[in-house]
Amino acid sequence: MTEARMAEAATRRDVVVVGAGFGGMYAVYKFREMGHDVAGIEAGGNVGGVWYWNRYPGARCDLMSVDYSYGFHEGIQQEWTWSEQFAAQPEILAYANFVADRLDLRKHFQFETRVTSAIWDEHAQLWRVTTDRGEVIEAPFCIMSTGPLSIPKDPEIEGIERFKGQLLRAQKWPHEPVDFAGKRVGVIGTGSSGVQIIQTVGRQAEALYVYQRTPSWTLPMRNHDLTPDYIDEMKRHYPELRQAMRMNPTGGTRPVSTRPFFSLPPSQRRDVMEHAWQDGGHTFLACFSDLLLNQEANDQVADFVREKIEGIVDDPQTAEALKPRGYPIFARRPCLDTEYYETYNLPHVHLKDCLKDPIVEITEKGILTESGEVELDVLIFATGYDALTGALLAFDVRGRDGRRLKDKWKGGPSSYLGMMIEGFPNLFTTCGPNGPAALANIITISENDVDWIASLITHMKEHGLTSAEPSADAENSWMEIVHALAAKSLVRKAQTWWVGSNVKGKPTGLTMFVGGFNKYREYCDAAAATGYADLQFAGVEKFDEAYAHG
Ligand code: N01
Repeated sequence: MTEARMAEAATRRDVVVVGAGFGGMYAVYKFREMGHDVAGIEAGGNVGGVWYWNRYPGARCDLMSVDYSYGFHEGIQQEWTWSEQFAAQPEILAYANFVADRLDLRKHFQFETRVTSAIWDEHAQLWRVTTDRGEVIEAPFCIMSTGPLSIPKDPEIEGIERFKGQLLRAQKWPHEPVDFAGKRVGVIGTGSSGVQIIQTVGRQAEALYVYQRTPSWTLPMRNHDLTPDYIDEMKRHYPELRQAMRMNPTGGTRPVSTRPFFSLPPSQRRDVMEHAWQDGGHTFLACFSDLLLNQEANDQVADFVREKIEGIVDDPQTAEALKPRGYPIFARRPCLDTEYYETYNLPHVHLKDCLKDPIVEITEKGILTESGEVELDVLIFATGYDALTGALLAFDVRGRDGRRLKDKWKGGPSSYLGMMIEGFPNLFTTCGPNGPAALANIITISENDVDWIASLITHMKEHGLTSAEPSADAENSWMEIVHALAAKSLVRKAQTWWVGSNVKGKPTGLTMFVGGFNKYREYCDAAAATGYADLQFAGVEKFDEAYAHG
């Protein structure tokens, strides 16, 4: 279709929001409440984002429920009651649906629809978004709430299509229950998804074979039901809790220590670690200030956790294979588990160490490693995502002068505050690849980002401005901050999705903001306080024409 024909056939809106996860849901609500005509587009059949797709057995959030929930709406906070300290996927999905009902959000979304392109029209000062249903939506503003973890990645192993048993993917789990009783099950992948699947399916299957390449660090979750007293207390103090979350490096309520590891004598350090281990959750991450900055401190904490693994796993060879080595603890996303290591004490659970005995191929019957074939009825991939940039590069995004995002980001993502991209006016990302996306609470970040974008759009409206984009200097300055912090962090030392090394051919490097959510928010606030001095604006005279609905 020519541009003129597309324009003729297009539906006109004020804002397009791509994604109905927690970022997209809040964006739709916020812009609607501001009086804008909003179109939401979502590939899944309903709201919930990653929680809509990830229905695998044992799926659970490893952030506390009090943290992993919206703070922008007092009614929702008071009406919704969490049942557990760490909520399971069905409860989180129920929460997303509750919010969608309570705020009447679903009517703004078109589900089971994928965006195929988003193209900026400089003359008309708007985005033209096309979908796989053949529609074209035009809007001055386009918000990509596509999520850092939404493009599943299969393992790069020969023969996947040959397997005749049941093949399941953690990231696209079937909606109907899967019965593992009497089945021989194989799992490839031991990241957060794999750990949760293994500890759950290991207790249901006749035999479980875990194909582990890189062992993960995993800590006890020690989940429990929330008591009525705790819930009352939480509901009474939500305003203070939300304020504390905004001031916290993780965007959560758990305080983070300012005490460096070596500021304590050895016996006290051990006591602190033991207490953190017994307390469970992410206490460990918060009990010293320099675990991701000081290699020596990191090594000592890693030794402590390796000792714990040895103490739990009966078979010394299996225990040895489960101990992560060669990369800093917490430089790969730490997992929280419930008797994960204990699972390997079950006689029918077998650890296959792919570092010593690599997978050769997937066969019709199962998995062939160098030492032989294991026959399987079910094979599960828990092999992660093309994270951070995958969803944004999955369709054609073209900015000013037809510049493609794929080309701009061929050496890795760069943006301003992880929210705006030079050369791509009025395009916004929430939880973008140069913000604190994977390192802090994604709901806290989403609220921050949507609020920031909303304030900017209000500013533009008040000043009759049709488009905004960061200057090249502003984007470069932000990326210098990101890179300088990354250079000091031990996170860059592990091969993970955090640095892009899990996807063949993807540019690698730590491009996330590792300075903590609180610092990130301060940068965002400071940028707004200057009257958006880092941005270049366009338009005035054609404002009413370009931005007709708001
Ligand atoms: O993915 P991952 P995930 N042969 O990339 C292995 C969030 N999350 O879905 O490291 C053998 O971490 C790969 O091995 P290696 C959370 O942020 C949160 O588990 O490449 N193995 C690795 O072990 C998390 O970080 C929650 O050597 C192969 C695994 O697959 C993020 O999602 C729950 C392989 C992938 O691990 C992603 O976690 C779940 C091969 N050919 C997820 N290819 C909670 O809140 C890949 N692997 C609790």
